[in-house]
Amino acid sequence: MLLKGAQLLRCGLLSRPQSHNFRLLCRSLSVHYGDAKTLTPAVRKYLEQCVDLCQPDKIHICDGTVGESKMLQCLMLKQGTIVPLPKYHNCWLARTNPADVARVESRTFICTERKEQAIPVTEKATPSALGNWISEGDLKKAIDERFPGCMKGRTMYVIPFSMGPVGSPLSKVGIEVTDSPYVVESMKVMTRAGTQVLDHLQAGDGQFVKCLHSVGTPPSGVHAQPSWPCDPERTIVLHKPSDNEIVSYGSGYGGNSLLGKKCFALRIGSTIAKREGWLAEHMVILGITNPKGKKIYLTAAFPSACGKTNLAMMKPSLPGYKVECVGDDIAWMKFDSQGVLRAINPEFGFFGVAPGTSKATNPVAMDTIFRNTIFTNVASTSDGGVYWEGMGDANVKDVTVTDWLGKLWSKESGRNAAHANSRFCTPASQCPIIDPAWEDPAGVPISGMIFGGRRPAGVPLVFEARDWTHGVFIGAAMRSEATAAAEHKGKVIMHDPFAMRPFFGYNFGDYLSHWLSMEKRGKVPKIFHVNWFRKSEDGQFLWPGFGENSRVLDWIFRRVEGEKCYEESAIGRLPSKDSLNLAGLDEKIDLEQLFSLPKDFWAQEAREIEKYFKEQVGQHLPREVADQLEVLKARVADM
Ligand code: GTP
Ligand code: SPV
Ligand code: MN
Repeated sequence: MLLKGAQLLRCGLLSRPQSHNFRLLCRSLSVHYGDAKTLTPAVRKYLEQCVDLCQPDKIHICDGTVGESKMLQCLMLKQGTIVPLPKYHNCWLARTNPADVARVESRTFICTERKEQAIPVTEKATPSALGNWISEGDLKKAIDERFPGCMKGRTMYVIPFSMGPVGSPLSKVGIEVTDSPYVVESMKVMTRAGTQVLDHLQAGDGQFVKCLHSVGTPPSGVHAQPSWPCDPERTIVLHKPSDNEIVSYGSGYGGNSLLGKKCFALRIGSTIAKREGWLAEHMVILGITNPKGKKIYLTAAFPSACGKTNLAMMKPSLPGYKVECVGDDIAWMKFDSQGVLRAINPEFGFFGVAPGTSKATNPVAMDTIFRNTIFTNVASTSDGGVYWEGMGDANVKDVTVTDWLGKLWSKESGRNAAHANSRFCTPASQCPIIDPAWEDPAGVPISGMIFGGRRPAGVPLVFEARDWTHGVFIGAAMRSEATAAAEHKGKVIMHDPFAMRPFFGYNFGDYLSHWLSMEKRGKVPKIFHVNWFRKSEDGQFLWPGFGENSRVLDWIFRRVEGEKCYEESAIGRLPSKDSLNLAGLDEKIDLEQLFSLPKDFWAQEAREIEKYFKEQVGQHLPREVADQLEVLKARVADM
């Protein structure tokens, strides 16, 4: 329903006394979309504050309909933000400003009263590698320097969204206010967004997470690329857990702008989870059925661009196995009244890494993404399709390719056609192996958790924690090669505990205590560590990965079932001789190298972990985790 300003007044949005500014503004607002009557008083109040601050020309309350999407697609086409991809059904390509291509970890802040509520405070850790703290005063200042009038000339979109199935006891509601139609359309794919969420707010407790986003306007008032407005020099992403509030400025990209994802589901989510006694984690959720027909669910935490989507959609090479996908990035997990840990995927779509996705590596993703999908920063082909590195040569035969920057491209050009962090944004419901229980409001029961990362050296294909506390230590000690998902340069090995380093909403030491406490709350799953990325001395992967990872899942499945297919080692339980099923694998696998535990490497690894704990976590490190490090050191010394 289209509303004029006067109608909006009658609907009650302005029925209470407003600030002078707001009244003035609303009188000048011309066209509105949506129904203001559907807003709860608390949502109205929040909206008033946002309008007052950002001074948009129009307000659009998103209903989540197809008609609304068509309208916004037309608008973005006109503005040049997206181009159609006629080779597929309802697919679009967005090319961003080249200065706005990934999450910005260095400009992401958590605001708490005291610094140690947000990050570990130690003598050495400045700046902290476990997040950035901002004071309330500096947060206000950052907002005041950027937001007043930032939506002048633009429409303010109001997106009501639910993280998790609407009405599930594990779900939470958010209201994202944004001036980007690209964000609206992406949020409609990634979350359950629209009128049904406002109805649920009206009927329920009315609680919601406040998410304010603007692509911003540079101080000069000029956007370098009008089709992708942004203000990269002043980009900032702010979180205030005590108010369940997120404020993001300057970037239209991924985790910086789709605020349901990392900002809400992980940073604010982890603080809510701590308060309420559950876990919000950077984890895939998958169901796996063995040849006997028994099914279990596993979660897996790998850092950004380290294989979660690929694992969640795996096509097992081992005969008789079936993998089904519940989620590819985030898990919210809580013990039920029986003490069973149950997980929901709070998301509704996949925001997946495009490069490397092919019929050979991830056929399930390839069957998912060529309908109703927004691609960002991939290359396009002259027949109306898309292209990226690792997609397969057949896709560039007999066509010309335009790279993500809009320039003609050829293999000889020596550049990448697609940006390394280019993505597809696609509805989860289109995944051919989506799990039948993926929308079950009760969640799915979790039997095992997997940690992992990109470790070119030293770390074996798979090992198992001796117990829960050892597993928490393994999570805390995770390291991985940097990827293009954030602004880090080069292939440096970074600490990335629990794959959550960029996503903690509160002090990592307290997070560890919270994880340790889970054992007292219910039946905890077994914990494993995997590494698909170990390389030989000549730089080749020692393990074929992708569908062949089912061989590792098979071993994990058997361990969850209690089979004694392991032997103890210094770092945990390794598959016993011949217990990893390699039947039918064409490739010759150098198991010796793949599972070797070089003593020098592990002594050095233990020193690195010790240094990191000391410098970055300090006195916030729980005793139990410090003890586990001593056990590792002693065991490595005895190797
Ligand atoms: P985010 O969405 O950033 O959280 O990433 P993700 O963890 O979901 O990573 P994703 O599955 O998209 O994989 C990232 C890259 O790693 C892609 O280019 C994949 O092709 C590659 N990759 C995934 N699994 C494997 C594997 O088993 N072996 C190898 N060699 N590469 C893999
Ligand atoms: C990640 O970086 O882990 C992602 C992509 O999943 S983003 O949504 O940009 O955070
Ligand atoms: Mn991710």
